[in-house]
Amino acid sequence: MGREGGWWHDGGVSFPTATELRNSADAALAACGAAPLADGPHPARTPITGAVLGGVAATVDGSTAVTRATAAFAAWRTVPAPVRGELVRRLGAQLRTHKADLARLVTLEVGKIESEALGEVQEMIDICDFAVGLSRQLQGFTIASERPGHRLMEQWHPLGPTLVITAFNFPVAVWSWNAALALVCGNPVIWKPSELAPLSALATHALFEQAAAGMDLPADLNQVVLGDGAVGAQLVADERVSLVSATGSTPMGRKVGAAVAARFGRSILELGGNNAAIIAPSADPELVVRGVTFAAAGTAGQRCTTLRRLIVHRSRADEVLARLSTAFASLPVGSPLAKETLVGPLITRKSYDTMQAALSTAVSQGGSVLVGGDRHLADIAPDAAYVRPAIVAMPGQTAIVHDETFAPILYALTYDDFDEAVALHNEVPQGLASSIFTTDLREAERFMSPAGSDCGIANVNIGPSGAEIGGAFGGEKTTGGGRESGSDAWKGYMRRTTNTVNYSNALPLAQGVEYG
Ligand code: UN1
Repeated sequence: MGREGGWWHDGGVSFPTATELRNSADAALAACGAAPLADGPHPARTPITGAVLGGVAATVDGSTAVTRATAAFAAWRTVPAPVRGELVRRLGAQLRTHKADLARLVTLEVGKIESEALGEVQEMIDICDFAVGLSRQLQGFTIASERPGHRLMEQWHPLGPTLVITAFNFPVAVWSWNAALALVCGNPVIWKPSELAPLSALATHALFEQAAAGMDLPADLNQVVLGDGAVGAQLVADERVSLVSATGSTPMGRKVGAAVAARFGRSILELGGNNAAIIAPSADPELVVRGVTFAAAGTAGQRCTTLRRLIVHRSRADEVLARLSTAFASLPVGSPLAKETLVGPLITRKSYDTMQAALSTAVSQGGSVLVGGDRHLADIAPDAAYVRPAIVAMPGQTAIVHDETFAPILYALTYDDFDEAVALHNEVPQGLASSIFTTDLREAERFMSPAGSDCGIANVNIGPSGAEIGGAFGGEKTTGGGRESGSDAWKGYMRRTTNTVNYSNALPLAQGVEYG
């Protein structure tokens, strides 16, 4: 089965050839109704081998896309919201039918194992279902007026063309969180996907087009614009774009947020995380091992929500770290196409180099690597970057622990009392997701209280990753403050009008003002 010296050697299967990978991508693209790989200007790569699969044709340019979206908006905003919901219902149906095909492209393009790739498409289906219901619930309040014969109410109206910038790590789900809401809210979508994941975007777009076909709709409700950072920057600066929802690094978000704010546009930013789990004295050891391993090693440590810091009570540190080290050492690292694999590749060789640099910095700051960090399969896939997830015991929360390194490194720290744990937890600049493992009700509640975790997501007895779509998703501080997905995140995609209606024959002024 390919295990050598205790290390998973090739995930139990031989590595596919470049032709097999390309054929697999073409088959999945065709099943979704998208064009096959050609010799276009945008390269599509696979982290499975590091090879270029083929080229992708140029798409519409950014400025034309905005012109078209502006025209689409003029019509779409007046389509009744439940009819807009019907489009999203049909999109969800397409995704159900083509779940495996789209998941295969996600695996080929970003290296997710099959189960996680299928989970990503399921997340798209879930948000479509949510948005269909939402299309009949875009509700505003009626408010008691202080004046006789007056009614005060609010309405939610479509906002305008919505730019969705997505990262490689959730190449399609994050588009769907935004697009499903934007569409039912009455906004056309322009999608600037990661340069590392053009195929999944084009396949998703093809499914969208099939959902739209057969309905009498304005054209250009979803457009894909492929290109680099300059293409993204031009779109972000375009005053006709009402809302920019951007997922990516904090440095990227700083530029996007400033550019959009400078033109009084609206932005939803989902940026870096540095997510932690506090392991309290009473923590259930089984939940800790399973929860921490999935949260730290899942998606090869490349989720915004990946667990990056473990804050363990001193009384539990030896036992917890020993058990986690054993679990990490036995994780099957290899091709994500193999059923047995739990840790697929890093997205690029550069990610591997960044991880190694962070590990040596951690060691220079007093850390000691307990497990992992070493490269795998370099002989079979020299252009790919397979690595065993690492645990590094740190003497304290040093500078490197404050950084988000987008790779599977779990820094372990110890604490003595609860307040110290929360202080360590909140000390970092990021504020996305957090968790505590405890069976002590008071600790759990204190962690979720105003003086507890300062993150947008605070979980008890599960890790920080793997959120459901029903809740609002996003975080505070340098994570950017945006909220996407469930709950009332839809309000970010609409503009509110407050209406005062006078149904009396008099004209009383508010606040008792007399005027002539
Ligand atoms: C991301 O990494 O950008 O909560 C999104 C999770 C997933 C989404 C992650 N549902 O881990």
